[in-house]
Amino acid sequence: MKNPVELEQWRDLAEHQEKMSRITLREHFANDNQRFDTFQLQAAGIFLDFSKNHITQETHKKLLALAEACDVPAKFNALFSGEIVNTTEQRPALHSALRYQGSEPIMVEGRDVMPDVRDVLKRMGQFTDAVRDGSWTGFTGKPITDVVNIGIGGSDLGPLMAVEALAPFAHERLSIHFVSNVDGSHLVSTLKKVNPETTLFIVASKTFTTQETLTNAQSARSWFLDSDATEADVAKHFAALSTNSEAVSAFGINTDNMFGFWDWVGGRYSLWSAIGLTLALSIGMKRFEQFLSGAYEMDQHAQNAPLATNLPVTLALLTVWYNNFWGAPSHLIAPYDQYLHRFPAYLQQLTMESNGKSVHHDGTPVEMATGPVVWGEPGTNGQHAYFQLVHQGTHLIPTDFIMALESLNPLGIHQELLMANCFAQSEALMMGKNAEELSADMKLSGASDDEIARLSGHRTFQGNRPSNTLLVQQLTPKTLGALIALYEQKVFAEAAIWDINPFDQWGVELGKALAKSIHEEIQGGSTVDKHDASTNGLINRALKMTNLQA
Ligand code: G6Q
Repeated sequence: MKNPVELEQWRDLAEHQEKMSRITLREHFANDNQRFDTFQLQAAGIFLDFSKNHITQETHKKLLALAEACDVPAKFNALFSGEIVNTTEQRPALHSALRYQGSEPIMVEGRDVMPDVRDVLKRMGQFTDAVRDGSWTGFTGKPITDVVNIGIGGSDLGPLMAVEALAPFAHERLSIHFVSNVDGSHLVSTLKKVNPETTLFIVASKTFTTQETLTNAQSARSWFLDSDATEADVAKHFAALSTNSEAVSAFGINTDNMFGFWDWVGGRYSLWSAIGLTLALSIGMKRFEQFLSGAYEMDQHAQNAPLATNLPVTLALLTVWYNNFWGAPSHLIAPYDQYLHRFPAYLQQLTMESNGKSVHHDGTPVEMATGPVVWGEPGTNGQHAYFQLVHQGTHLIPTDFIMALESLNPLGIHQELLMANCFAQSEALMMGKNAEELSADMKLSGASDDEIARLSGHRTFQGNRPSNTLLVQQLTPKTLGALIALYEQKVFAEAAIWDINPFDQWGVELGKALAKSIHEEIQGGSTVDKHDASTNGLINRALKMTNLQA
């Protein structure tokens, strides 16, 4: 593909931005009372209001022309049909097959992958049913009460976020725990809460070579064997989710307790596969299937809806608009739903690991910004913390507000207040408060002219800060599935426009290799001198300050 910055549609948008930067959001609304109706979309149970953005119908057309010029529809077709879209690792990225509900075959290297996908789902169903109904027992015959998911990155963030998001649907007897950090405190503090007789460890690792996960799993196994359990009991208490059956059996987990997936499932896209087992244990297989069906509905929409009404493409184009033409380097995710409290962290990996790239597919350097920094916390907490900077700081921070309208825990006026805060924030970010409005407000509360003049600069708000608002009726397995798939496809559409590969992660691989060699040096305990002065100094100082020095 041609370098996107050389496309005439790109240059056209750059010129258009100059004009748009002179019109405020307030003016857009004053000029067009149809704006809310014009800039809204709906798909798979998700409603998007994107009217509070620096766009007109002309902007929208120009953005759509860019998506056309970058072949976004053809790239979606390539993704869904199993073409090699992960060009550096030479493989497809077929997470959509894991939630596919149709009857067509999906081919990888001449073989339909759907029978294997369905087979793993069936085995997951049998296993989760047995654990949930209590017929799967631990080594003393008691039903399982605690599940500990040991994994990291894509083998942790997705299941953790989704188990938290769907907590109201959780099985009453099962407490779910997640251990990811190689810091022993994570495992030790978790093990203090559980009993070896009734604990099931799910070791989740696509490669089954990840240092943190294997170290945590080894220590969990030793803790288990330090109880009255024997080696033969391991089979009742350890299951593995992986693509690497040899490493799973070498570790000592019976492959009957292994749920497989395939190298065409990327780590951060693996929640829909066996990596979703912990979620399925928590909410049950029927609800896990509803979760898959929500994602499938969004996939169908992403692939088939015209660009102009395509939800993920619209969100992607807005990110490109702000990131590349307005110089906005970050993107705030503000879910107004406590159950989505890990959603921003999950999206951080999804978007930053996927689109944190500096070269095009052909290896040539990019000439524009790629993936923005994604961050956030649930509302209303964020309002009492960093929203100050979003309102009055010097950076432009496009924000996605996400609101589940119906609470799963209706309680007095709580939900009304939550909604009110969500809508008030996006309004305030857009409208701001000018000197006249401030003066009128302050006069009403009895302030003197001197005081108004003294505080005017501090208390006026420029406003003009863009946001999207996404609404769902209620946070259910189905809507969560659709919401996650929406962002997955948004990330893909951005990558399609930037002509980068969203499916590799060489930076993560580098980290894994680097830690290995320094670990060997720490174990060796001798003074090191082969790194730069700072790294040598830190290692040597750490050796001296601990009892690790030889
Ligand atoms: C995800 C990344 C990364 C990966 C972890 C864990 O896309 O590749 O976050 O998920 O490094 O890897 P394993 O599942 O192989 O242990």
